[in-house]
Formats: sequence, structure tokens, C-alpha cells
Amino acid sequence: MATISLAHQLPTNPRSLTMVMRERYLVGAHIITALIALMFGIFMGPFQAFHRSPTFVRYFPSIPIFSYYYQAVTAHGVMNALFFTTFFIIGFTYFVVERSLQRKLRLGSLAWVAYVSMAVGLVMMLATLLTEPQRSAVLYTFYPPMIAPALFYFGLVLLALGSWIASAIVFLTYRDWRREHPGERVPLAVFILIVNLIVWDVATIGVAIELVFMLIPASLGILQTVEPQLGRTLFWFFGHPLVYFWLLPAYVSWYTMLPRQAGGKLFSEPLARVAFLMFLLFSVPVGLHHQFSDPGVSASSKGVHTLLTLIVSVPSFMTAFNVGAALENAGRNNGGKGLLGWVWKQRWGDPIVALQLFGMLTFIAGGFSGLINASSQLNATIHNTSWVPAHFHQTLGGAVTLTYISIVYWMLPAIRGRQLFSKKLALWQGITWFVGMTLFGLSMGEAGLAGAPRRAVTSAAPYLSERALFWLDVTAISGLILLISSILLYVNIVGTLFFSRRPVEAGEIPITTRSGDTRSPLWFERWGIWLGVLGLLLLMAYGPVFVEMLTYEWNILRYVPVINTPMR
Ligand code: HAS
Repeated sequence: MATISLAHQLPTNPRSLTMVMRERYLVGAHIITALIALMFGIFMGPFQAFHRSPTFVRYFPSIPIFSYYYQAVTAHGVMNALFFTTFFIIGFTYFVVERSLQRKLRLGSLAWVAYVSMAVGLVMMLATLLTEPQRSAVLYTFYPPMIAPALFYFGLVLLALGSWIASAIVFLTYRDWRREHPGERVPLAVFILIVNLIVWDVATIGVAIELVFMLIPASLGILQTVEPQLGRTLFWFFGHPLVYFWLLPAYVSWYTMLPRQAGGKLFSEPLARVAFLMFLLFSVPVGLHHQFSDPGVSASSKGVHTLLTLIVSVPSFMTAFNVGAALENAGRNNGGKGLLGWVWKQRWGDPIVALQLFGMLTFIAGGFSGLINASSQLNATIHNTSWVPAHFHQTLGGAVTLTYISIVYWMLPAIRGRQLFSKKLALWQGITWFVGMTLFGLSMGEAGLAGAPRRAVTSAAPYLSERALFWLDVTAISGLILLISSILLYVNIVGTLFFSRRPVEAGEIPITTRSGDTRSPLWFERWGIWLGVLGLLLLMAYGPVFVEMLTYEWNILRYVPVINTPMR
């Protein structure tokens, strides 16, 4: 466990002092900005659920936001999935790396440059969404030929740029530690975060090419036509690894913090490292599973990506085993007996533990729905239906977000120096989020199977069956529960920042400073080897796809005019 005192108790050692001040301001700025971005996104969600429900719209037809369905979906996706996550992950990464390695970030002041780049990106994006809602309604996937105002894309470029600088800072800090600690294994949390940043940096190359060579020139009027299929493929080169970029920080908490928070210990650290090396290798070359229905991509390439998608689910199964065993150990230490006694003996009353357990429960459903999506035959049934948002609200909205919130519940007080405003409120927030998200997953999944499309105003759709309409009404109820939960979350955050008076107790922060388990081979940290293997896999998985796209029927028909006024 970390020995540096909490942020409110300023240490006398100058090195620790700089770290503590950096946590208070730099990490604090990232986490607060993440929560502001989330606030813009999160409150759009329930209104979309209401808007898609025929009964709700019949009784409340004139809610102002109902005139802006696609604009609201865009803001919801862009703010929650792109800005909230990236700010949170970078802030959390700095905090964990500094604390685990017990050293200042290398080139720490550059971290402010990275932050400013990302923050200016956020301001640009918000300005575009608010001042040009119609033209910027291109959703968080911003598929061409729909083209948003240039500021929309510049906002994304600045976000990516800031995150690349942040990655460089973390890599350099790690390199310095490595040089000073030959023969030691880096702490597991840092190992996972390094994997995560490598995945992110490789993946963002795809979307950067799409932005720089296609979307920005089209938004500036330099290109009059674009190639939608190429754009989608470049997007998904980024879009799928993105989901693991979200997931891995939650896994940092499940593997390295939760076992102790729950009262047990991790089953196997070396096994964990194998799982994360698998994430490093297999989470990028899988993007085509989002394009099973797309023309212009060969069946053999789709087959290769299917195989790799199934392989990348293996480390999550390993996680279920490893972390599950840690929880069983904790439950038994807490007095659990018999086959399932350990389940009831978890610390369900502690919001920080309970939220993560709720997250795991939603991930069981979300993970298995992912495996259904990955089968190309079953994908034909669920693609573009509301089943897909059901899947990603249980994974991203459930497992990942619940875990991030549980982290906020200990990290914000540590940085602010004040106790969490209300633990009881935090627990109820977690319970309502879990119930709301589970109901959302069930109802959107059922509606999708009954034919309800995703990203459409279904309340006015005459072609939908009674069954689909019923489940869309249930979705509105889940939206209401999630609205209540979101309000509870922000009451607790504002309360902790401004109204909590009790100083945080000098206690432990759930970060270990110990080097890794010596049973893990040292070559696990030979990153050059893994990057080489990843390069080969990418060549195999994407080489034929891009060659095919760039050479096959190279004619003007594949290029379509850009559309500057998208959906209303
Ligand atoms: Fe996915 C679409 C396949 C995981 C997010 N996914 C999406 C989209 C998003 C998303 C955002 O193959 C929509 C994109 C869009 O807008 O179009 N996904 C998978 C597969 C996995 C998977 C195979 N997805 C995720 C994660 C996400 C995420 C994680 C976010 C964080 N996904 C797909 C496919 C599509 C797709 C297709 C395209 C669909 C289409 O046609 O459009 C796997 O990696 C999942 C593996 C996970 C498991 C679960 C393990 C369970 C664990 C819990 C342990 C529980 C314990 C019990 C220990 C196998 C680790 C605790 C005990 C107690 C006492 C509580």
C-alpha cells in the first residue's frame, strides 16, 4: 500500500510534496473535467429512452429536447464515450503510476500541455454541439459521408494529441523506473496501464488517418467526395480497441485494488500478466466484427477478425476466474461457508466494493452478449438493432462506469482532502445504477430481438410490433431509474467538493508500491517483442483489407458526395 500521505497532509519531503501537489491539481483537473464531460452526456441518456417510448411520448409530447434526437444521441456518445473516458483514464493513470512507482512523472509540466490540449478539444466540441447542433449530429462514430463542422474534428484531434503526450510521459517515467530497478517486475497496475496506453496509441493511428486525410479536408471543403467504406474501416480500426482502452483501467481496479478492498488477495499475478499481454496482442486486429454486414470487405477477412475476436474474449474469461477466486478468498476470510456462502459475505454495504461487484454482474451479461455479436450469423439478427446499445450499456455503461464511479468515490476525497459527502447516497446511487442498467440491457435487448432499430425515434415508428413497443416502454422506466441515479451521483460529487467538512482519514489508498511477483518472467516486459508480434497480427488482419479497398475497382463510383446537413 502507498505510504505517501493523502493530499491534505502536505509532506515535508520535497519529492513527495511535488507529487501530492500534482495529484491535487493535475489529477484533480482531469477527474473534474471528466465529470463535467460526463454531466453533459449522461443527462441526455434518459431523454433518449423517453423519446423512444410510445407511451411516454403520448403523455408528454412536448418536452423540448424531443426536437433534437440525433443531436442528443451525438452529445451522449461523444461526451460519455470519448471525452469522459479519456480524461478519467489519463488522470487515473497519472495517479496510479506516480503512487505505484513512488516517483514523479517524467516531464511532469508537459502533462499540463497535454491537459490543455484535451481541454481545448473539449471546449471546441461542446461549442460545436451547442452552436451547430444540426450539422454536428454525426453521432460518436462520425461515419462519412455525413460531415460535421471542422471544429468537431479538431476537437477530437486535440483530444488524441493530448492523450499521446500523456502516454509519452508515462512511458518515459516507466523507462526511468526500469533503469533503476533491473531485475524487478513493474507493479501489476502499471503493467496494465502501459498495455492500455500502447493499445490506445496504436489504435488511434486509424482514426487519426481518417480525420487528417478524409474528414477534416471534407469539412473544410477541400474534398467534395469521400469513400465511406474506407472511413468506416479506419474508424473501427480504432473503435474496437477503444472498448478495451475503457475496460483495462477498470481491470486495474478489479485486479489490484478490489481484492484488498474486499478483504482477500489476488489468485495469481503471473496469470494476470498473461491476460494483459493477450489484450495487447489481440484487442486491436478485430475491428471488422463491427462491419460483418458491410459490403466491400471480403468474407475471409471477416473470418480472421471473428477468430481474433473470440481469442480476445479469453483474457476476460481468465479475469472472471482470477478475480472471482480473489473474491471467493475474500468472502471466506469474511466468514463465508459452503459452496456460495462467500457471495453473501462480500462487503455489499461498502459502496466502493459493492459498485465494482455490481459492475461485474452486469459484465457477465454484457460479455456474453458480445460473444453473440461476434458470431457472424447471429450478428445478422442483432446488427443495427437496439440489442447493440443493450450490449454496450452493460459493458461500458455498467461494468466500466460503475467501476470508474467507485474509483471516484475514494479518489476524489483523497485529492480534495475531505471525506465522501455520503456513503449511504453512494450505495443507493450504485444500486439504482445497477438496477437501471440491468433493466435497460434487458429491455433494449428484447426490443432489438423484436426488431427495434438502434439510433431511431422508435416512438413514432408504425412498423414496430406490439412486443417491441412494450419493451421500449420498459426502457423508459430504466431511463427514469438511471436519471435518479445520475442525480444522486452529482449530489455526492458536489457535496464532497464543496460541503463535506470532515477531513479524510489518514488511511490507505488502494495502490501497492510493491514490485511484481517474481514468478512472472522478466521478458513479459520486453515490449519490443510484443509490438513486433502485434505488428505481424495487424498486417495479417488488416493488410488484405486495405489492399483490397485501395486497389479494387478503383473508380469514382465508390466515392460519394459529402453530406453537410445530416439527420434531424
Ligand atoms: Fe462489444 C459492439 C463483441 C466486449 C463495447 N461493443 C460494441 C459497441 C460498443 C462495445 C460500444 O462482435 C457498439 C459500437 C457501435 O456503436 O456500433 N464486445 C464484443 C466481445 C466482447 C466485447 C466479443 N464491448 C466489449 C466491452 C465493451 C464493449 C468490454 C466496452 C467496455 N461488441 C462486439 C461486437 C460488436 C460489439 C461483435 C458489434 C455489434 C454490431 O453488430 O454492431 C468480449 O471482449 C467480452 C468478453 C467478456 C466476458 C465476460 C467476463 C466476465 C467477467 C465478470 C466476472 C464476474 C465475477 C463474479 C468474477 C466473456 C470478467 C463476481 C462475483 C460476485 C459475487 C459479484
